[in-house]
Amino acid sequence: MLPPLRIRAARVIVTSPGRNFVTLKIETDQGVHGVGDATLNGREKAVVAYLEDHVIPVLIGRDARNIEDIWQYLYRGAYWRRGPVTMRAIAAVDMALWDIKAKALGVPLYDLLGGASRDRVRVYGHANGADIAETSDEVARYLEAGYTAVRAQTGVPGLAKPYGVSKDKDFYEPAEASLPVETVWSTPAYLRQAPALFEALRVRFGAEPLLLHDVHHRLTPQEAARLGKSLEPFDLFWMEDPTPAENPEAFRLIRAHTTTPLAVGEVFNSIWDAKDLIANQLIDYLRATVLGCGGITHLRRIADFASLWQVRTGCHGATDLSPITMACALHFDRWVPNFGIQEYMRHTAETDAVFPHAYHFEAGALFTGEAIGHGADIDEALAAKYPYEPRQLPIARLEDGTMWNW
Ligand code: KDG
Ligand code: MG
Repeated sequence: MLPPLRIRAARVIVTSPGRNFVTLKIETDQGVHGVGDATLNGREKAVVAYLEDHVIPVLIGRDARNIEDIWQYLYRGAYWRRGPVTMRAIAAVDMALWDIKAKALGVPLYDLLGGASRDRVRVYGHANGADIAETSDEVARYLEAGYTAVRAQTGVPGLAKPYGVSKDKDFYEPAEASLPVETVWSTPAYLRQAPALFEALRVRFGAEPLLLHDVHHRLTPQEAARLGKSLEPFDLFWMEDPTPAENPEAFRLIRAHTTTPLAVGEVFNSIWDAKDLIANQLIDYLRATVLGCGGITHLRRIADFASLWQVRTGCHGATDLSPITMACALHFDRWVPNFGIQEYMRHTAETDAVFPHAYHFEAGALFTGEAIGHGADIDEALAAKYPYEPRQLPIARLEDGTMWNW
């Protein structure tokens, strides 16, 4: 039997090696420590306060082996359930506890979750360009680098900053200023451009590469239905976040008009956000993450529920999720029976140095490595060299100034 692992200390580390990350480190009496990611892009300090003021004090002295009980304690015990701040704080604790337990047992995390269902995790990369030709060249670059699945986003004539397009092709980072940058959005211009992009990509690259696209909540259900229909000839792997999913009923209209597969859920924080979309078969892929949805303990529950309706996973993996989340996601992906695909936006060399990790990329896939625990950690001395920088995500307005969904 594993002896008790009493939590001796826990602390929050904020670092900004190019972008902000919030990390929770939990130490036990037995000398085993674990780390979890608590980053909430543009709202980092809210999670820091939640952890420091309300979570860490109740963790001290608890037995880190009891991951489920601690999860329930933090979820039910707060009385105020769910929400991105609460669920990211719980996720950070949960990641650290799974890390500790797997290390204490001397096994990689996927082993503790139920073992490997696959030896590698297929990922999709992000290609973007100012126009269709540039995006197409970027897709070519990803395919040459071994990717078999690529998300493609392109500039829209007349729009200065559409979603997903950046000057720095490798390290897209939308939270670029201390106050939100204002961008302008035109749905008609976008609806003309998106099908033209995918037509050009299929002409150039043929049927084989998996192509994905993120609408980033910009359309109404009817517009999304139209787009899904117009993309059908180009056989997308998925169309992501076509409309905000606060009202799951909205997806009935989209579903009624198109067979383009739908992926939703990067902003979800619990099973309750996803339940109706899944049980009514309104989506095909779930973008919920370890970080956003209360950690491995809760994401595992959501994935099992989704499997009943053959909904597969497609974990969010943007750069605002630290390498600790990526490590946990990869162990989860390696185990989860209804795996679909994993998003992979590469971190900068500075971020990778602050968060040493066991996973690596090869031939279009990420490999967990065989390190014990989840295999990621934080170099605290290096982290201290990158102090917090206030940054917020942009906002979007329609051309007449009306506030829209970024
Ligand atoms: O912080 C916001 C990003 O995580 C988000 O814009 C990225 O939509 C995204 C994606 O699909 O990676
Ligand atoms: Mg997205």
